[in-house]
Amino acid sequence: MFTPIDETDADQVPAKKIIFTGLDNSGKSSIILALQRTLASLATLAPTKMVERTTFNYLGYQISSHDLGGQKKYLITYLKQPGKYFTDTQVVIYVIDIQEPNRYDESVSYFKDVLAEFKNLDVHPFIYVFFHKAEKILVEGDPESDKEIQGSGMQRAKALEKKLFEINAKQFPLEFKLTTIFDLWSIMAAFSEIMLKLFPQSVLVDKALLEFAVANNLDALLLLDSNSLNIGAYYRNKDSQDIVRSSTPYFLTLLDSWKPFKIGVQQKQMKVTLNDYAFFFREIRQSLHNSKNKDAYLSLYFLAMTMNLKFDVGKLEDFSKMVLGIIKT
Ligand SMILES: Nc1nc2c(ncn2[C@@H]2O[C@H](COP(=O)(O)OP(=O)(O)OP(=O)(O)O)[C@@H](O)[C@H]2O)c(=O)[nH]1
Ligand SMILES: [Mg+2]
Repeated sequence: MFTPIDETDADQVPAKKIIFTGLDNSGKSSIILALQRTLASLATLAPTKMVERTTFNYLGYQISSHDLGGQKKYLITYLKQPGKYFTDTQVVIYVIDIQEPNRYDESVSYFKDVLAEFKNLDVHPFIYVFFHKAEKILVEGDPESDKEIQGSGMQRAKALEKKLFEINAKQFPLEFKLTTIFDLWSIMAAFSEIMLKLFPQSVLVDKALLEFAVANNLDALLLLDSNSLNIGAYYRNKDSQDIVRSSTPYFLTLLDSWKPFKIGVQQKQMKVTLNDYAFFFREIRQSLHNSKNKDAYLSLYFLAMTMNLKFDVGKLEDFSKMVLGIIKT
């Protein structure tokens, strides 16, 4: 649900530009669709022709995502006219299909070319390499692979990581993530981390979440934006983190499924109990004063998990005012 926003709105601050690049068929467009949770379109996804742009909103900031089609002829075009495709980039998400070892060299080679062009342009983005299609590692417990492929997925990822790390030679901030569309959280979490790099005020939000969660005996407390990206999070321990990790995408999908129905104008609230645990989902809204449309608002969501089944969800209302105060500054 990346909300398209009015690009002609002169009041908007300049967009942050994120490019998705890597070889064809590595999964770039699928990652973007997963972030939008429009997974139904995955079945019909065609190779991307040149560049597809999507604009979305994160905490009232414009983010402009550029999906660079990965077919050979396009890669040549980008490298020939780097000024046109690479300037003003804050973040590069470089996607590699981890299940395709016989294309690793080709991908490493393009990675090297891309970095060289950024250096020539004197542009210094954060670079995130997504080792994508990593469901064998993340979901299936990383079994040793069959004969054609050497070693476990994790071993191959580590070897690739080393190569890319050496090519980068500390020129750009570089990080590695394992992702798969079969674990939506892996994509949400990686992307949230990227957003938090761009908007560091969230460190304060984390602190506020921790204090509130401890005071109210919560096992986990998450603040998400309307694209389901984490703005901040508190977990009591690894168990609570794992439970939240596997269930949050389903709550969000459930909320999405209500979108076509008019269920009143009031802020959305949901309570789900599962054995000893209760989950509270609560929308909070902040009006967007910088917008032409006076009724425009920014929606954020709290997700609280607790064994205190009588938790007073109304308390999140006051707390949200404080959090919104932090985000606004
Ligand atoms: N197994 C697996 N397949 C995936 C995953 N993500 C995407 N795919 C599949 O990989 C294929 C290519 O995905 P795309 O998203 O179109 O790849 P792309 O990088 O955008 O390709 P170009 O537009 O040609 O550059 C599709 O058949 C997807 O369904 C994943 O996490 N695991
Ligand atoms: Mg594509």
